[in-house]
Amino acid sequence: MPTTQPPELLCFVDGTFVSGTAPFDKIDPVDGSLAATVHEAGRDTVDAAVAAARKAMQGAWGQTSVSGRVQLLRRIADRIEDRLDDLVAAEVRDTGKPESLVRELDVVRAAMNFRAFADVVASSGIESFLTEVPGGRKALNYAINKPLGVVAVIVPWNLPLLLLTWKVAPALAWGNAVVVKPSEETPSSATLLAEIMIEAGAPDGVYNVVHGFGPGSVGEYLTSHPGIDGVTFTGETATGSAIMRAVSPQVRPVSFELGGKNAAVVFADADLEAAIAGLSRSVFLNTGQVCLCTERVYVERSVFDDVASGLAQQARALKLGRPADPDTTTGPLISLAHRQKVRSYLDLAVQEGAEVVVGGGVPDLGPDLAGGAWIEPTLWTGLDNTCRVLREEVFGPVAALVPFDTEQEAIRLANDTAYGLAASVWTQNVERGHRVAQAMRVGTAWVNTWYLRDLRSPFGGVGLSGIGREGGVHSMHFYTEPTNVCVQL
Ligand code: NAD
Ligand code: 6OD
Repeated sequence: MPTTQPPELLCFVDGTFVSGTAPFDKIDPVDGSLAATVHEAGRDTVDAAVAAARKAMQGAWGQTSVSGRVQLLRRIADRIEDRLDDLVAAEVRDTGKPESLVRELDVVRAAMNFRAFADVVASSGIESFLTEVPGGRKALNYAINKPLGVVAVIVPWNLPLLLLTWKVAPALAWGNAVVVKPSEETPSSATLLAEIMIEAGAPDGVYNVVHGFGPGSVGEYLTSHPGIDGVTFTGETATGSAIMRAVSPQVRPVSFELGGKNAAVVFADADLEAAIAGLSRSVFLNTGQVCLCTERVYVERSVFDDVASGLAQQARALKLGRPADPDTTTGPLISLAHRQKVRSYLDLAVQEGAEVVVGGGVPDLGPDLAGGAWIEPTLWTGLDNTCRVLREEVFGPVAALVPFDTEQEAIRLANDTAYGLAASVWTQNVERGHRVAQAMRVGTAWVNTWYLRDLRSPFGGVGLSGIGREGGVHSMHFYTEPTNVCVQL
């Protein structure tokens, strides 16, 4: 039970915390209690945030050297580590995730994001060509990368601080100013990051936070604002589509990391024990609320029963409970509204002919947690790719297992989706691992692992899963505009 008063979260504009218009309640998904009161920004606050970011770009920040930015990013990473406990508490309060998960994944990655992009910007050069013009003349072409400008950063609730810093770090590394809109479900860590920005010495206006909702609120005001130079967004595909419409009159660049319906392909020659453990992590991590989570598991027929029973055993071993309990492996869904959506897919799966191997409903965790957004980890068999539960993103701890007979069939089934974010392939045949991974129509294909990241690699999706890539120099391409200079020699 909460022992302290729920905090009041303000917006952050031009280096100062400011009140919004209408306050709204943020509910703790663990038990339905009040987690925080949040100040929703009105249009005037969004205008002020965009103006503050513009002023920062036109002032000293716009002239900051690469080494100045690198040092700032490193100080921010250090301060994130100094404030580890505060950030863990903020993230846990909003999401109900197990504390251990937030400590090991979300906050570690937040610091890593700033350090990684400090390294990338410090070591990146410029593109140049020595041009030979017919007739014997020569010219030097070189491109300098200028900041994009004022970047709107819109992020979801599933990995709030990790995904926020994955975008803010490269934006700042290449000299931009940001206006951030965290999800209405997870306002705390973005607000705390504002304190960290002050402590690290970020100039006023470089990092601004506006709280609120999407349509008819801050999300819409910000993405249609004439003062922004680009939008980087992570969230649902339908929201990406709405944002694209909002920015289209201004013809601004977008970077979109959207939804997924990710496949795993398990061959009979896989190390089955390792594959089942890896699959379990890929289906159930963060209660299935990671865009990269596996929701479709294709298994070679000869080992289908072994994989299904092994994965079911892993699902039964998960421990749902309060975030602070060290035995807890699995938290609630983000909200009762999201649970309603996930439950509708649990019902749909049964209507579509699923056999429920494990789970399939709402667990009874006692009166203490009855108001929370809890759901059982769930596995289905008996479905195929024609079913809606294999075509639509559920975004919960669920997966359908489907048998296959040949490698070609497995590739066809895995690629039979409008999404294209990630896939994993499980085999001990190295050649097959490369071959099948390369055949996946996705942004990232893992072999014998899942969600192993190198922040220098391109990250993004194809099809309904996104537009563009971020990571390493790919982030530079989004967060800068090159000016090519051509000098006749
Ligand atoms: P969402 O699209 O509902 O919300 C994301 C953000 O967009 C929130 O801040 C929300 O307030 C805002 N928003 C909503 N409507 C808007 C509008 N019309 N204009 C501007 N902003 C608007 O997503 P969610 O429910 O918070 O997150 C879950 C989704 O995110 C899943 O689909 C998941 O797959 C996806 N996701 C993708 C990635 C990736 O890297 N591809 C990563 C994480 C999550
Ligand atoms: O690890 C990352 O950089 C990243 N963008 C992960 C996205 C996870 C989706 O929920």
